Amino acid sequence: MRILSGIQPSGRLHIGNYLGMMEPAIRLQNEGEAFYFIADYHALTSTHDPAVLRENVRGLAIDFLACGLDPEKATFWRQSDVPEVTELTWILSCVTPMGLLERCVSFKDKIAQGVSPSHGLFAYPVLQAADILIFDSDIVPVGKDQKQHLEVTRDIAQKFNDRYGDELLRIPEPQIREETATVPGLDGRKMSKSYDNSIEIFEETEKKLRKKVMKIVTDSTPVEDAKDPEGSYLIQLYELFASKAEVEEMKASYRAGGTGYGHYKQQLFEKIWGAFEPMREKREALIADPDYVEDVLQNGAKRAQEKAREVLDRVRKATGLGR
Ligand code: AQP
Repeated sequence: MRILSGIQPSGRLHIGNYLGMMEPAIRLQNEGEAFYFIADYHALTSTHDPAVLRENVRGLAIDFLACGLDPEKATFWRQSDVPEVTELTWILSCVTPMGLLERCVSFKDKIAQGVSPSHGLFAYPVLQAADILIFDSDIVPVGKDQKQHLEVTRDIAQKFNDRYGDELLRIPEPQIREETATVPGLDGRKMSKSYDNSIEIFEETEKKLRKKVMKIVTDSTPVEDAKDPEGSYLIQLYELFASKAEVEEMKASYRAGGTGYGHYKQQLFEKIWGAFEPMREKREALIADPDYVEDVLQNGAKRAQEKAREVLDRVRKATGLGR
């Protein structure tokens, strides 16, 4: 079983990225042939400063390794070190109907946010399809926001196979965990860098993290009154880190009244800080050893490139490209 997933180096990692993609990816590295990459070609759609892009790639590599990605088990590389994927993107573009891309919600969402769209932003589901299909991937662990893009990938693979030959491209399956499908942000919408509602996994100090958690939007029920646990983002976030019994205790305390939201936020803060505490030390060691991190990415790129060439050669032959 080949597992593939990618993540954009577009800023600091948040709890949504971690629970939606990184944590499942790290777990799955023990269950199959894992391929994980830093999607720097994708980040070009939004990051236009070369120094920032480089720094984000470096930071993401460090954070993923600190969280438990094991380069002995998983192949881990920088997307642009395997440029074969851009050739496959072009080939797939030629079987991709415009309508398929026009229907993509995440593109429409970016437009609604006022982003002036480039062709890259519009076409990025095709690059994503190439990322997945070039490794004959079976399973793609992602958050729910990527579900539609995975369907696009499957459609593109099917169209390619219909045109050039059955089973030329392997049709992948998304793997979306119910509990962490959409991690809510401070305001209850999907946690997302572009909504400015994120809680970062490696906030620099406890004070900064506490300040962030205190910003979670709650209603204005007075301290002494009973509170409704249903639909509380605070509880939804607490559920991701606390045991069942602890969640039940918080819910009961909500219903009983007499406790302010600040108290519950403090409990949540402690859980989040504690969850990432063991990774901080490893992260510091990785920050101090940039050569090791670069070696991991280079070695990963070599392995990834070998696999990518196999599929690309098959595709080139089938389409009539080359000799
Ligand atoms: N809130 C979330 N809940 C669950 N999963 C999430 N993911 C992102 N946000 C959530 C998952 O993280 C993986 C990496 O996604 P990405 O590289 O596309 O990161 P992103 O989309 O850049 O994260 P943002 O913050 O949502 O960025 P913007 O605002 O730029 O779109 C994916 O598997 C994704 O599902």
